[in-house]
Amino acid sequence: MKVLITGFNPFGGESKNPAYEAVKLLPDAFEGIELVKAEIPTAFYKSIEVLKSAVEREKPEVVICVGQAGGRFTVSVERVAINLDDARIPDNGGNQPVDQAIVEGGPAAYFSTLPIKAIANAIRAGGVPAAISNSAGTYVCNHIMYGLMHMISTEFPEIKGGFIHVPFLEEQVLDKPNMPSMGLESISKALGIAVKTACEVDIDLKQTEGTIC
Ligand code: PCA
Repeated sequence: MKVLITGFNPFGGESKNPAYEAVKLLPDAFEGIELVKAEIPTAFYKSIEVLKSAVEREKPEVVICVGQAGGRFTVSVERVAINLDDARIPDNGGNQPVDQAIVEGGPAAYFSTLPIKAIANAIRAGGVPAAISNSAGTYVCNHIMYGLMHMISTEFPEIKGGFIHVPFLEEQVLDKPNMPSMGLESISKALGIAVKTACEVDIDLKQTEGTIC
């Protein structure tokens, strides 16, 4: 199977983005899977263009986009993307959309078509903390997840796709008291497990991972 996995470039004053750092560490091929990696700019609009050309060029069967979620304790498998940009800080291109639809007239939200619970379970079984997240935020990660799911829904219905957020690296929190972090090897291991599980599992686990607000 062919999998496209993407990671964002650094943003918000950080010199590294754990997403792409961890993606880079993954092997190009393992267990019958061909893995294509791409770095995506942390920029509204442009990120979807770069992703779309990679999808058209590579014709993957699975697409997993990965981003940094500073402040999260676990690898977070995102369940849903909403049709809204509301940027707290400008992106790397200076864009700061507020309350703008990503696709004018598009559905309010799209669900991931990855087996999210099987992925979270498999990552935990591999010894790395993981959970389902019910919000990818309103910044570039939600933007690209919505863009990916819209692309899949309208043009590539055979592709399975979704998004995973990862915590800061240890080196990123040295100057941030009380901020959670995770080692690069653990993040990369988790992403490798996510890729394998996405290829192997067609029907997701029916077990609760819900939250009470
Ligand atoms: N994280 C940001 C955008 C790029 C990234 O790695 C986010 O969560 O929206």
